[in-house]
Amino acid sequence: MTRNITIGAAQLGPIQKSHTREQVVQRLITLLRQAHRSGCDVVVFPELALTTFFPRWFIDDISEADHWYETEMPSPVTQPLFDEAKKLGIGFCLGYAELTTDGHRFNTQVLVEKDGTIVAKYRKVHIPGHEHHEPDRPFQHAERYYFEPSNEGFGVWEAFGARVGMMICNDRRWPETYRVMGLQGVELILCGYNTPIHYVPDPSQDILQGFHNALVMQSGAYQNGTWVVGVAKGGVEEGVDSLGQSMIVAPSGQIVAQALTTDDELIVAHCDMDWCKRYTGTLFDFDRYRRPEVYGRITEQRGVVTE
Ligand code: CDT
Repeated sequence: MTRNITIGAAQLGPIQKSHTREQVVQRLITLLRQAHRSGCDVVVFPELALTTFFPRWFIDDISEADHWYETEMPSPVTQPLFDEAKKLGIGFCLGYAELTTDGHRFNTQVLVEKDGTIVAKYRKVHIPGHEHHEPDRPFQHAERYYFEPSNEGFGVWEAFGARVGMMICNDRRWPETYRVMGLQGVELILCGYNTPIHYVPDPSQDILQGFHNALVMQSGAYQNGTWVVGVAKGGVEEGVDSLGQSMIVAPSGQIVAQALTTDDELIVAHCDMDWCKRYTGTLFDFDRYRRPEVYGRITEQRGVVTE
């Protein structure tokens, strides 16, 4: 008896500043319908999937950026996506900028079940980039100005007959992200990302962006015996070239589907959740083999201590 979930990774090409939310939602619906025709149970959209990646610009008065954020989900403009998904009986995961009623700003993803109900909300934990304007950069990566880090951590929820977790972009580079979910029996991790090819602090990493993207998701999947779905917003957006290479990774660490373009593109894989047990029940039987008594530094310490 297998527990198969057919998963669609709906990569997006660029969203320019001039593109309206309505236009973007139509692109999401087109991908959703394509996923439905391919038999998908769930479709994963990228990080900040409703707008351009606005942290590439700095503005002194943050309230002038309010228009990039969603104050409700669903909202009048995203309701057609929720309605179409419910009509088709397909779930989805959507990333967006969230502005709460009490003024907090998060980089957020929601998980929506086939009946249209929001199962879970995840807010990004690891916020990369910088807090202040850095005028010498060719473009900003001011996520630390536009978003506060969530203290809610990494939850795992029952959805689509599996144990599902979420992470957002930079979270995928940190092994703790996967392990905290692994310790809750995660079987499927959904992740949206926007990764500029040019890494300003160290351009020697530019050529390695695709390698590092695969490296972290394949390792995280294997070491925790879980499926990982990574979905890009790629291509040249407002002059900044971003990585595509969306992928679906099996608990073995193998890539079972990968995007070939940097544009709107759906990739699909039939994912057997019981494949996870081959790893979590053997080599990575946490209960049998982990040694938390010698891992204290992981939670007690943030930076490197040498003495
Ligand atoms: N969106 C996001 O988290 N992007 C980062 C870019 C590198 S840090 C400037 C990432 O980890 O892919």
